Amino acid sequence: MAWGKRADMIVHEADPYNAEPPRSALAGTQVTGEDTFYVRNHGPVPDVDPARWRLHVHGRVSAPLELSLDELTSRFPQHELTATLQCAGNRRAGMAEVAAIPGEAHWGPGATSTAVWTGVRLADVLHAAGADPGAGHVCFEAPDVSQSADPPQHFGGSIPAAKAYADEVLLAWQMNHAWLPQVHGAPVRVVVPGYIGARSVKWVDRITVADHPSDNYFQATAYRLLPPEADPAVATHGDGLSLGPVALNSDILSPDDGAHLRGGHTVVSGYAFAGGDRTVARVDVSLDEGTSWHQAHLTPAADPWSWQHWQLACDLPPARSVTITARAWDDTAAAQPESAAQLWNPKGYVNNAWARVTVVTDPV
Ligand SMILES: Nc1nc2c(c(=O)[nH]1)N[C@H]1C(S)=C(S)[C@@H](COP(=O)(O)O)O[C@H]1N2
Ligand SMILES: [Mo]
Repeated sequence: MAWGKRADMIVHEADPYNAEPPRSALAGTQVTGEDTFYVRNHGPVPDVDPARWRLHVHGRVSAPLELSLDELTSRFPQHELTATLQCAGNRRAGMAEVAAIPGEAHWGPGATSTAVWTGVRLADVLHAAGADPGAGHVCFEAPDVSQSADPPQHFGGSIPAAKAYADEVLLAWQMNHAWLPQVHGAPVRVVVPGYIGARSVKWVDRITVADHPSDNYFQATAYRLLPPEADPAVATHGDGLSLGPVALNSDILSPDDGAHLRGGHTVVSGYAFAGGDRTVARVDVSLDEGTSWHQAHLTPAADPWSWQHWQLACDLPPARSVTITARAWDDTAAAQPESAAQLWNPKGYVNNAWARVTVVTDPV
């Protein structure tokens, strides 16, 4: 199987490899296995020799660094956390049902996964480099070259300094207590919990402390939320809203959309995730398209930066097509919006509309 992934991955593109697990593969597991974790690549996967890899830290620093893997892993204290990554294109398929989204893959609800990450704090490396605390942004760059960028260029991005110095932001070389797989960024990737996946730059080899956000295509032009009437073909640097913290979202993982069920007693389950420093407060499930709601049981989060799974036992009526709807609320009492139609944007980012699956139940 490609890149050690399970046989039932939904492959959106073989090369560069882009794939998500089916709903059922994410159901019920807090930590996603390496063979199941989604993969999002904008260019060919680089094969970086860990012995020759160096991390350059420069820009607004008083002591630029060039760290080998040995130095990075031995010079700084190690930290471990469980964090969910979520692509800004997660659930784009639901938005593409509203109106076409040319040139972007129709990701389902599986462009999100959770792993245990081990590494060092970005903040510790920035301090060692004597980073100017007044510089507002920390930029990352990787060796992979994306032909889908305009012009083609290395993948990169940035985060505001306030996030870069936060305890949870890691330079990680382990995923689920094993060496980071090549396709997930070996030898070292950035992990920015609570931010869109694009900021967790894989194969990172360059960190620049700067006054401004990165001018890399994937920060300045892509991963920005354009208004519905905008033409992405002419969008340029700085158009639209820059995406950082992940919006509150949830989806149903079981039963599967289109499933044929016996009916009667059924357990509905799924995930919910609130990015930034918000947490999921409640998940509601409806069997009548939002007229009435039942509160699901929320499994406590393994870690503040991890998604939460939820379950609801319910009775499905026989011999019917039943739409199951779910919506999450966060601790600011914000809820997911009702429909993707209200959210549609030309690149199909941040579909966090109510989750819906339709199942058919057998006659009694
Ligand atoms: N160097 C590099 N880093 C990258 C990307 C990439 O194409 N190149 N894709 C980003 C995007 S858009 C996402 S959603 C996450 C996905 O991480 P994963 O492939 O480990 O799941 O990686 C991010 N880091
Ligand atoms: Mo992404």
